Order: sequence, then C-alpha cells, then structure tokens
Amino acid sequence: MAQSSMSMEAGLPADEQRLGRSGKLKTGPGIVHLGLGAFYRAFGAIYVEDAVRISGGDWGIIGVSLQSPSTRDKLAPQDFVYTAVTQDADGGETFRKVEIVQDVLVAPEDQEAVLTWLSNPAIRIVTLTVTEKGYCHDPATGTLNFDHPDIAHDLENVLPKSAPGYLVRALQRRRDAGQSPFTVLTCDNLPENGKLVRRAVLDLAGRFDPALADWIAAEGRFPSTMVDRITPATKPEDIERLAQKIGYRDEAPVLCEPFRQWVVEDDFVPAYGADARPDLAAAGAEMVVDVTPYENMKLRMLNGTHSSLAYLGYLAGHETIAETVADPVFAGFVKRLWREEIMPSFAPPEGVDLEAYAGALFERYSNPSIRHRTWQIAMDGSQKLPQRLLGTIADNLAAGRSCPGLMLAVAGWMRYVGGVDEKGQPVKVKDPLSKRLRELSDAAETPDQKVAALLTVREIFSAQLATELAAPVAQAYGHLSAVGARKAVGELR
Ligand code: CS2
Repeated sequence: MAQSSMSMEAGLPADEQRLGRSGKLKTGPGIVHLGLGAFYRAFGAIYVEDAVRISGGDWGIIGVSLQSPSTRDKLAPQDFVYTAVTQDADGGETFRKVEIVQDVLVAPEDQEAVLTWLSNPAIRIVTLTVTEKGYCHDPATGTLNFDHPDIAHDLENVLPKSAPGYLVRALQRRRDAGQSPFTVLTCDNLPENGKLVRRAVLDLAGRFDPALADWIAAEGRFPSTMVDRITPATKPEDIERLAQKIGYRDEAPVLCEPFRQWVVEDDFVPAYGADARPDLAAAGAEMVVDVTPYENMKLRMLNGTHSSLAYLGYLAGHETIAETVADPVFAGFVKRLWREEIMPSFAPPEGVDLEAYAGALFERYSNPSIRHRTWQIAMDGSQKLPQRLLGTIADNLAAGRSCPGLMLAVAGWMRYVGGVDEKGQPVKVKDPLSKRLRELSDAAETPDQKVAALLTVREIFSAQLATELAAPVAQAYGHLSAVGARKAVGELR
C-alpha cells in the first residue's frame, strides 16, 4: 500500500540550479494555508504543485504564519520558492524546487490581510498545519476550550488570533457576501481531524451567531485526512551545507524522507463542482470515503511509537530516532510494541499487511540521514498522548489485554515532563502545559505520588482512564526511576 502512494522527487536539473520562479508553473491562487511550517512545505505543497503540473487548475498557495515572521522573512527574498531535500538512507540527496507558494502573510502583523485572502472567492480550500495545540481544543474530549486565551480573545474581537477564529470570521464574511464557503482541509496528526476542526468551528460560530453555525454545518465541508512524511526541523548548518552542495543559497530548505502518503476523504464544497479541489490523486494521494482506518494505523503505529521512542530514547541518552532504533534494546522494544500492543488494538485498512507496514516503518526510522531529534518529537506531549498512546491503551484494557510497553511509555513521558534527565541535567520541556506539569511533579515526592498527580490533568487523562492507569503506570515509573530507561525497556518481554 505504501509503495503505490510513495513518491520520490526527481533531482533538480542542472539548468534549474538557481533559486527563483522558473515561470513554468502557471497557476492562480486557490488555497490559503494556515501554519506554513516545514512539514506542509515538504508535504501538502508538493502534492498540490504536482497536481497542478499534471492536471492544471488554479491552486497557488497563500501561506499564513499565525505566530512568527521568520518563515516569511526567509521566503520573501527568494520569491517564496524553496528547495525540498529528500534524504535517502544511503546518504543520497535529491533536490526539488517548489514554486506553488505565492505569498506568505504574518497574521499578527495584519489580521485584516489574512481575512481578506480567506474571503477571496478564488480561495476554495483552506489547509492547516497548526499542530495539535493550534485547534484550541481539549485533547481528552475534542471540544473547543473556551478558556483558551486566544479563544477568549476571539470571542471579544472581530480580528482573531486563533485558527478557529480565522476560519469562523472568514466564513461569516463569505456567508454575508453570498459566497460559497471554502473546504477546510486539516493536515494535523489528530484522530478524525476533519470532524475535530468542524466541531471547533461550529462551537465558536454558534457563540457569534447560531444561524452562521447552521450555514457552515450545511454548506461547509471538513474532510478528514491522514498525512505522513517524516520531516525533521532544518538546522542552520543544513543551509550552509546545502548552499555548497546545490550551488545556490536557500534560506528555507525543507529536509524530508523519500516516503510520503496522503489519504484524503473526498468531500469538498460541492458548489465548486470539478473545481473544488486539485487533482490530488494524480499526485499520488489516495482519495477515500472514510479515512478512519488509515488514521488509526498511522497515529498508533507511527506516531505512537515515535512518542514512545522519543521519551524513553531521550532519557536513555539517544539524540535521534535513528540512533534510538539502532540500539538493539530499543529495536526490540519498538517491534514488540507493534506486534504485542498496537497491531491488536485496531482494524487495519482493507488489504493492508500490518507486518509489512511495521517493517517499512522500522526502515524509515532507521534512515541515518534523517536526523529527527527525540527532543523535537517529545514536544507538546500533553496534546499528543491521547491520540498516540492513550486510545491504544484504553482499547487494550477494554479487550482485557495488558500493555506494559505503552504503560512504560506513559511513565517515560511523566519522567520527561519532570524536567530532569537521568544524569540530573535539566530537560527543556516544550509543552503548552509544561509549567503546570512540572509543578505537579515537583510537588509530589514518591513515584506513586508523581504519577497520581500527573493523572489528575483532565485535559489529557479522563477520570476513568486515570483510575485504570494509576497502578500500572506507577509501577512502570518506579522501575524506570530505579533502573533507568534503557534497562527498563530491555526487561520488557
Ligand atoms: C512526529 C511527527 O514530531 C512528531 O510528533 O511524530 O511529526 C511525525 O514525524 C509525522 O507524523 C510523520 O508523518
């Protein structure tokens, strides 16, 4: 399954070894993307550009950064063109110039400019990669968090701060102008991500105008998608090295693995007819009726083991995922997690061989060219744990299956957010709840007390699951603290 949708970028032809628009990609704007980070530039933008190059259509992307000007400041001087660097396991690199991004706005600088683009009738799709925390929802329940500071701001101000706020205010303008809505296409790692962002938008719209919420519910479309391409953060030294290697300087290259897979529910605003979306299937995306089986497979088999390896690997002193799985103790751990605790927990997509999928994942993790830091993946665990680990645990427990490996992973997260590693060195924990998590951990003395304290965070753990986790996670946490991550992982059988 992965092979059929896996695509490789061709190397950049010598006569295109310069950075700037070649003029070969003729397309008008059609998409606004919120959250123009490295992942989307290595993933969604490339699918859209391929679709345009193959089948045409006006699908140029207007990028929007909701927080920082840094991506715009790097891309603007190079006409928003950048290089996607595909890194093979054997050290080979192929370079591809990406031209589909036509402008980048910085929302805090000019909120009106963003709303103007979102209200432009040429825009038929809004894609998002705002990370799990960007939807301002409660991770444990999926509902909009009205206490979130950005949502509280958006309830009182016409010019928004949050992604749901921009979507609602833009849809309100389109409704008032008699325009059709845009399709909202989220590309974040969340279960039923289309339903989640739809819920957030309807909850917020209903606070402004119930009739607006009704119109969005009837006319809007929020297809769910499964997205997959490992895309580590670009480091400053990458820019210097690439400038030497490819013969021109790109301030905003993106580094990624060869593999990519996009599974998209084919449910776009019908008012636009054949012009409702680009020809993503021609670009290798899989257009489906129900993405759920693909989501479960990817969020649990990839993201669940990514997070497990990130916390326990970091504590064991491993810098990257490749280094972690090169350690035979962790290689055995991840293979056991897949076989014993994750694969039994969900029904795979029809025709998919999960053993083969796990084998391909292991090869992807082992790619030494991809320096994907355990620290980067460990970020925002409070927003990631529910869909990556806790759902799998709940399903195992409901089926009467024990899952010691996943319990150890949760204990690893708890040790990690305690802010001190196994050598007594500080851990730079990046998480919206980091301060509260650290305080809870510090205020408790024994492992049992630390676990009990962290299980009270209802944004992450439901009361029922907290009760079920208390004993096994406390046991895992105590052992982890006593013998260290590598030994605790190695003792799992
Ligand atoms: C990673 C994901 O940083 C993380 O949390 O687990 O970004 C992962 O690399 C992608 O989902 C792979 O498709």
